[in-house]
Amino acid sequence: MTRSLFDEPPTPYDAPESIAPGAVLLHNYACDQAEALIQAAQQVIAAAPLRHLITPGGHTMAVAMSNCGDFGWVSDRTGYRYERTNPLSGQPWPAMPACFADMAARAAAEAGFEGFRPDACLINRYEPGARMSLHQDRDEADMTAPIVSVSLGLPAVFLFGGLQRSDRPARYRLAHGDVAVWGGPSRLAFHGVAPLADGDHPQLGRQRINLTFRRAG
Ligand code: MD3
Ligand code: FE
Repeated sequence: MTRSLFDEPPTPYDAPESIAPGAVLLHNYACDQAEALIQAAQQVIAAAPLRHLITPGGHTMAVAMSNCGDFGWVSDRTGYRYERTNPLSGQPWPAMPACFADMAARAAAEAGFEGFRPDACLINRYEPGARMSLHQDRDEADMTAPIVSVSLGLPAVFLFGGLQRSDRPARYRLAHGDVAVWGGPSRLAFHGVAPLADGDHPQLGRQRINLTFRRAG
């Protein structure tokens, strides 16, 4: 197809930035789809409202969460796990929007993980001050599959450590439209998010939304 002078040029995205074996940042990769992703996320949240889960230790998480897809990640006093239904409603989680699954599969392939078909998407909502402490993602059944994350709204400082909790984490800025893929030797790296700085994002206002796509079942 030929593009005329009057068509919108596609937003260019930067070359993949490799930060560790199996870990790739695709800055601006989702900028073109951000509006569609936000709309789809809002529909999921309307059907399965965001809420602050309780950790097994009895603390309330600073980040509010929801899920879509065949499985959703949940936490309560008994532990962390994936569930087919929303504990709040007893209903299955909303289906994963096609634009979510497409974005995750294309980004994974771009990072060298062909054939990624996520069956779970965790939606994280950060308000100013909210953080996520260093942890590993180890509740998924398939550790050979990567995790793909899409950042929307206010920028965050992402902390990327090593395979030991005591490894001092490196810091990366994740902005609106940035996508990251974590697999292979980085799949079990410790990671977290520094307290969100206040700001006002043109599309999302005073919040950051992060979508993480997983192969959980
Ligand atoms: C590195 N979320 O939901 S996404 C999480 O920004 C989570 O909301 C953060 O950590 C957020 O579990 C970070 C980026 C991410 C996700 C999974 C990883 C980085 C990862 C798994 C291994 C290593
Ligand atoms: Fe995580």
